[in-house]
Amino acid sequence: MPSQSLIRSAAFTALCFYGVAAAAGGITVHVADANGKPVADAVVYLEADGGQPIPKPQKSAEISQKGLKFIPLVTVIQTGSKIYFPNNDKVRHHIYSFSAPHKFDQKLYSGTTADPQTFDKPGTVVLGCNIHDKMIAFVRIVDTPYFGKSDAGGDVTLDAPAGKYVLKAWHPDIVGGNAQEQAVRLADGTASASFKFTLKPPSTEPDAQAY
Ligand SMILES: [Cu+2]
Repeated sequence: MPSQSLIRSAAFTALCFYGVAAAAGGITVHVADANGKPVADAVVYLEADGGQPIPKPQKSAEISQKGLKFIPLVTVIQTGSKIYFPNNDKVRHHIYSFSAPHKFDQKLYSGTTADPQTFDKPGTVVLGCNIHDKMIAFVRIVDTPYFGKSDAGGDVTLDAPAGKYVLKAWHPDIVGGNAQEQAVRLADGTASASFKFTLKPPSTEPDAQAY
């Protein structure tokens, strides 16, 4: 027969496990347009609002080129991160940005010979190709490691430690160009939030039919 103290210690252990699992919660976010249709490719992120330390960038990203398109169309990275630009087309591309947070000009190149670019200021960068006018891609640079992109169902889940945050959501076609935001407090368990966007008609799908 187990002793009282053994039972107590088992209960205490169960409580601790529960506490740890719950504190590792996050927030699930749904993004829809004015008609309630799910919005994919929305950039959703949590900015610390309670003086929490912000972990440094850990991940680099990749924007490849295939079929005369940038893939993916929308990329989100933390300020200070690098992006690589492998060219998987047989033709050469010449990629550039005129956007204030990071201007660059990567002259004609093939394969993996393009220099990676470091994006060290927050904001939005639009990429183009000097040869193929319809190629376009968007980079949203954010001051936080807690970010994601909505899927085809308009949903994204972010994991972050408990605390106060400003939850922001942005999309290349959002009217006015600015992120929407709302204050959230993450505690134990998973919170939820939603955004309703007014979007311009998409101007962002390059027509690569001929290739
Ligand atoms: Cu090109």
